Amino acid sequence: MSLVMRERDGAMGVVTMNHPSRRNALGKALVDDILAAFEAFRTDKVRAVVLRAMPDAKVWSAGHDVNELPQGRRDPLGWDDPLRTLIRAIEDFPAPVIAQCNAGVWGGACEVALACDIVVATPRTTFAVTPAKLGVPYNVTGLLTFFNSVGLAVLKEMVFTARPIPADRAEHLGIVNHVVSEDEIDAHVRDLADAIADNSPLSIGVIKEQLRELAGAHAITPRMFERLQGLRRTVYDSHDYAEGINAFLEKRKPNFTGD
Ligand code: LCV
Repeated sequence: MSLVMRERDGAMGVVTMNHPSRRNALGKALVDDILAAFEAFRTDKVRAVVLRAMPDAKVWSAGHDVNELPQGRRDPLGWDDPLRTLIRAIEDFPAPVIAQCNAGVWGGACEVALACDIVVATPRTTFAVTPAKLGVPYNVTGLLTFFNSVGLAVLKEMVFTARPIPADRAEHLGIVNHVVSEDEIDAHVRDLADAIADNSPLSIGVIKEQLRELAGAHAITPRMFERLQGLRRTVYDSHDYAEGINAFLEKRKPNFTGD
């Protein structure tokens, strides 16, 4: 049984995450179903994609499925990780992807929402960046996703505290395009999609790709890259990393020692 619902609504393709028992945690099964919807929408040449949760969802997405994170001594967010694959699929999709958020957006799901081209949220939506809460060394392109959407001071606060920020603050900071009430958000997103559909899909697709290339263009030397990867390895080889994962799985507060 699919973990998403897929529908066409005029020129837009809508994919709705529907795995409530896992709070839409982005495990391989859910991500594969989202990717299948994206492929179908690419074939149909939709003019916009909407990624959302069910209207009554308690959580938009709980982020990476912690059960699928390695216990240590292996990069937890490698190239082929489902979350990384989903982020690239959003960035590479030839039409705009709109994140329609209506509840808590956690960790890697926060990166998914910010990797989307437009973010529309309801007032009860919150955004949390959680690597430090779990003891995870986030990956370089993932940090760049946040860095391109969130000012550095706010990003540091979100990472270091791991506390969720509310939709209205996210809108004020320019992280979210619009905050709209629950009963108006569907029509608001459809109106955005219709406006996009009226314009040239070739021009939009090329400008989206140009902006992606420009946003990702950072002079990083091989020496710098290896240093960054080495720093991350000291974290995912650490006691604290294993403690963060195990504490989550054992439903207890982690005891980080800095080792
Ligand atoms: C697997 C889960 C999850 C989950 N994975 O419901 O950004 S990084 O670096 O941190 C990256 C590695 C990442 O994205 O890590 C994940 C970051 N996510 C979080 O820190 C959010 C963790 N989840 C929660 O804080 C709560 O589940 C929220 C507040 C989202 C929802 O709370 P609520 O009380 O509504 P439960 O906690 O009872 O969760 C319901 C079921 O979903 C599982 C959770 O283990 C529980 O499973 P059981 O019913 O088997 O006990 N679940 C929730 N999040 N990320 N599984």
